[in-house]
Amino acid sequence: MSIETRAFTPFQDQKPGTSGLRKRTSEFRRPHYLESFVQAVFLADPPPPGATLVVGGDGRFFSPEAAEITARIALANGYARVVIGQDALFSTPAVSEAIRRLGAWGGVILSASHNAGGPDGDFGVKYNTRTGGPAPQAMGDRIHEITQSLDRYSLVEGLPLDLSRLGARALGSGGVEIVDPVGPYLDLLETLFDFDAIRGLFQGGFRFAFDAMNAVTGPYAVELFERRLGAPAGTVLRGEPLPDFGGEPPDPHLDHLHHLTTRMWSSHPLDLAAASDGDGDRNMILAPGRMVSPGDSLAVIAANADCLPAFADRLPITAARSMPTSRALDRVSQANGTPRVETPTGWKWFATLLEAGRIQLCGEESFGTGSDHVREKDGLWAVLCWLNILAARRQSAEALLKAHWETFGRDHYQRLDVDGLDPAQAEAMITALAATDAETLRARDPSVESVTVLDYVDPVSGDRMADAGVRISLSDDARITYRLSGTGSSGAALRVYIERYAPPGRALHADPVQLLAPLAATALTLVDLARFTGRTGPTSIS
Ligand code: VG1
Ligand code: CO
Repeated sequence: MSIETRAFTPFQDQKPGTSGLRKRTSEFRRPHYLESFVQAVFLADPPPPGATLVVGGDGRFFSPEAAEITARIALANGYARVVIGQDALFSTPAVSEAIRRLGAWGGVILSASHNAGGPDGDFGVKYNTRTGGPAPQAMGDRIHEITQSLDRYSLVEGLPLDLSRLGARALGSGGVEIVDPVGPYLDLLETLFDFDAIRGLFQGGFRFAFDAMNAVTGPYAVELFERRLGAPAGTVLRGEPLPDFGGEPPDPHLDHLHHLTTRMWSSHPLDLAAASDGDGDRNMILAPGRMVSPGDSLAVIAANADCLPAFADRLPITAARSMPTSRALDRVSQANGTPRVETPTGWKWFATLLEAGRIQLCGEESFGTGSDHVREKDGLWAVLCWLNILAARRQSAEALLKAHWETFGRDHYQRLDVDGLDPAQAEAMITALAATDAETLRARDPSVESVTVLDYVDPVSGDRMADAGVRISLSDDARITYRLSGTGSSGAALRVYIERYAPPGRALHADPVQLLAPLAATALTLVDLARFTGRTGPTSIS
């Protein structure tokens, strides 16, 4: 078996964003494109002798081919062993778990998360380091720098791999092992929760559904809920991973969850429902009649950490949230006497804090929640938190939420996305906002109190994010945060996060629509959306 080196003209556009490199599938399938990025990853983080790499993804179109290419390049670049999830499947949190359990040097996750899949959809590659967390900012920059002049890659040749057959085989001077991506990860989850209590919940007739959206969590969820926890067959909807996710983006957004909303918005709703995204790191929680906002979900988990065996013997835990995530968590932290920890968007910023033991729980407004059991956000873990808390408190989801708001008040929250913008216009708009002072903004809206450009330096790694967003504080405890998305595959997207606090007493009676509608209009006026982009409103609201 020999190593072959192939030459090509360097690519200039392989800059990782919030979460790896994400492009149209057709871009990734161009000759040498995927290969260039993967080769650059191994040059940026060269493996020591004997190193293991973990490979897998959300099962989208082009994943099996990409897994095989990645393995062949890894083995030609010093890796001794490549561990691939069966059928190239591996959820993002399960890759993180596998890296840590196997003492691997790194992991390559083939996913564009919640973006649509298929030949006309998106593809993506994320690199995780030996902590199990996403590559830090500085390594992403280094990978990009390498790709700009990289003009060759090496790979081992040999017979095609059969990714469906479990077991090891030699390849080049090393080996490839096809493993079960599900079992060991679920074994870890089993140590973190009171499975007996959750089993008891289901035995008592608790009605629950989980929508896997034809993405990677299907096999995990069937084994977890229907086998290990004894929920009835059929609890998991759309449980089979499909290369195009059945034609819908695997995005836990209400627009794509009609299988759940028809059950939850009905006159006889289920007790709880949940969904995950393409690669299994996001979660959506639905209580009867309402979606639980991710900021509230994080705060509820933090406030009920005593119910969760993983946290119960190390209280109080410290929890972190990303900058645009609602301040609901801060109110719990304050009550617990724990520090307020705020990071830029993207899990890599939590990963260093988790690794250093500075935080134990964290979450983002984009439906991501996780803890120090791995170094990624974890959709199924978050769902188990809710099931475990409801079982321990013997309360309905609705009662739990209401009691939370009565204690801490409620942070009404919305995210407005303006997609498909011209990147230069979007950049000009956010740069202009960052340069505007509060007084000028007050001429546009008198309720403006202050404006801040969010700048972050990681206290562990020293990595810096100088443009994490722009924040405007307004009277009546309202706040707006603006930033540009870093996960799109074309064009630019403006994210506008709006929130307004209703204190206990008023929390349950305020009308969310009435509270947030004027703030949404103010937010778009302050950023001067129409003048910069010609747009008058958001593309979507979540
Ligand atoms: C989005 C979310 C961010 C999340 C990232 C990756 O990034 O806002 O919170 O960490 O996606 O999640 P952006 O830059 O587009 O706002 V995933 O589940 O797509 O890996
Ligand atoms: Co994801």
